[in-house]
Amino acid sequence: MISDSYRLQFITHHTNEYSYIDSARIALEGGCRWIQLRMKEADAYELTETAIKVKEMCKEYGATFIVDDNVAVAKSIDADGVHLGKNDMSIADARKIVGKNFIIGGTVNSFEDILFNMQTTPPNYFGCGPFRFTSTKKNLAPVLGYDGYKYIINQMRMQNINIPIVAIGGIVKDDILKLLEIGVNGIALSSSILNAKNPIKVMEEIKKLIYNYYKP
Ligand code: TZP
Ligand code: MG
Repeated sequence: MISDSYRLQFITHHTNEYSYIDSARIALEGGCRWIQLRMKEADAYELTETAIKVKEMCKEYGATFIVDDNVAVAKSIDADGVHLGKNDMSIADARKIVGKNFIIGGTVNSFEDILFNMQTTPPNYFGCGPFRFTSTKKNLAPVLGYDGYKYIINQMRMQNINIPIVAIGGIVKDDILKLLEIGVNGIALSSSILNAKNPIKVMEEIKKLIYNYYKP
């Protein structure tokens, strides 16, 4: 079972103001305890260099550290886990390489994707989206909106699929309660934090919102 910190996941990004490392630090300062290092333009060398630094920061804060896409880098720097998209290494192959205690997240965009995962090797959590349009990710799948999540969660309940669903894609603070009420288990976000006037404060507020929902 993965720790409760999966309920609020920060996806690193860079802006005019912040580097990838700055973005991770902001999230940690704001209380987020799950960082996914996502650096789409980086080669393995740059990814490794940055991953070592962000891993150290996560250790200081007691946060879970996940590397996006790259199983070899995630394993070589001893991250806590790796997040795999539909075009990355299969979860079955990754599991053979990283062993049973490594966290593997898998991207899904539909209930069909979830069924496919359940019939092969399921991940520890599903990153499911996009909730709405976002410019953070290129080649975005069709947006799900609230109704998309309602449908997926309904289907999962009917078929007794109990893997946590983490919503992602264009999520802002005001969306979160409704997503949790629909039955989403966690929230992943990036730009709504980094574009905020006071990103640390917004992260703190979002953290309160999510964890108070589960432990009022
Ligand atoms: N996958 C689907 S949307 C997305 C990823 C990695 C980006 C999430 O970032 P934002 O800025 O919260 O939309
Ligand atoms: Mg990927």
